[in-house]
Amino acid sequence: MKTASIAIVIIFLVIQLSPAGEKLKTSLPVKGMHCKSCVSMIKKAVRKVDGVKDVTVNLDSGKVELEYSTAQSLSEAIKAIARMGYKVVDPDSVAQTESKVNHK
Ligand SMILES: [Cu+2]
Repeated sequence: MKTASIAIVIIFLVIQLSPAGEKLKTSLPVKGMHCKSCVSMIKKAVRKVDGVKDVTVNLDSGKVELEYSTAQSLSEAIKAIARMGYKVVDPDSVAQTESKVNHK
């Protein structure tokens, strides 16, 4: 019983602390994605970014669709993708890198 109440309090706090439910969407052209591993690596990395609500990677169109809550989370997501060696084509981004992906 006690554990259950604590769990409820924690859930309540988490909801309270979440950013004000703002949902922004963008589609980032990303160069260098060439296989399913690229897709899953990018998804995995971007999902870890604070404030990112959802990520969809479209290999055919070379786009990463993002749902996020703040500009900060967008720039962190772009950095996370760039860090893996993909080139994020975003004129507003400073996190551009050359595509040099070499995974197995
Ligand atoms: Cu790949």
